[in-house]
Amino acid sequence: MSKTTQTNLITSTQNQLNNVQVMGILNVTPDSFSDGGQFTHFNSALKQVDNMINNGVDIIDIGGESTRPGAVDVSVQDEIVRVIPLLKAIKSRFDINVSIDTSKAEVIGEAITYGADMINDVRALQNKGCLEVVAQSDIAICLMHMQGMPRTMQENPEYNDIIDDILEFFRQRIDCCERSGINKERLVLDPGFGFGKTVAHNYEVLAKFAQFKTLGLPVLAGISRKSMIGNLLNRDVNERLAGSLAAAIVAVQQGANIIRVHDVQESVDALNILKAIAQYKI
Ligand code: 7PM
Repeated sequence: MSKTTQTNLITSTQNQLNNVQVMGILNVTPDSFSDGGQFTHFNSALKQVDNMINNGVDIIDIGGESTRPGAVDVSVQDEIVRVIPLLKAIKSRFDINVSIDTSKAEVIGEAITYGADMINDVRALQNKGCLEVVAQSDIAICLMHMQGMPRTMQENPEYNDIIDDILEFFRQRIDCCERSGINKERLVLDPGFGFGKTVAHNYEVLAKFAQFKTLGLPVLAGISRKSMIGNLLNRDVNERLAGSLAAAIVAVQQGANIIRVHDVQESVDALNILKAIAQYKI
């Protein structure tokens, strides 16, 4: 290998690593904004954001609970009340990117109005009106793969070739976005760990994660504390940090551009170890 080729490879490895972004999951308690605990929960959310920023987070992901596996549907109004005041408060107090986890066109519209930087849609803009409202903005979009629907998707997930299926889904959603006037440059892809996938499926997706890079778009990995970690290790949700870090690092080594995590400080530490190693790689 020539010296210049080698240098370019080193640079590109470092750039990929140095540009990895940490998306911190903001826990928003389901009923926290409709009861007497509103003020307390609101302030604890802002405190969490402050902590995550101090620990080096790049994007804060606010979820309205409706996208969680097994979750029941939440009304548009409930989701807006839960998420938008928090978005406004974060944007007025901190200089940080905010992602809104939603599948509803009305919520997406409000999120855009109040300065969200990304829409994280586990339904990949397949719900009514989503493509249209996104097309009228320039916000970034995370398109996630899911087989089935949250309430039932873990009952009996089946694939012919899981990687091919996910890649084909991505191609179709990218195509739909482009035909709706949403530039490809705005998209991030996410294979959706745990969304209509067995533990074995999830590990195959992680082992072959680099395949998703072939579409030329940034890729997000959301593995933190999931049952693919808990079931394999037989660990409760609060004992999954080591497993989550190991999995996140494997995703980053295969080109993940964003890791979606609960534990920001520990994930930033793990990334910094990778960066220290990367400068000596050829
Ligand atoms: C219970 C089980 C609660 C699972 C919450 C979850 C992803 C996501 C979620 C992901 C993107 C969680 C999940 N997972 N959005 N939202 N990618 N883009 O662990 O993997 O937070 S919900």
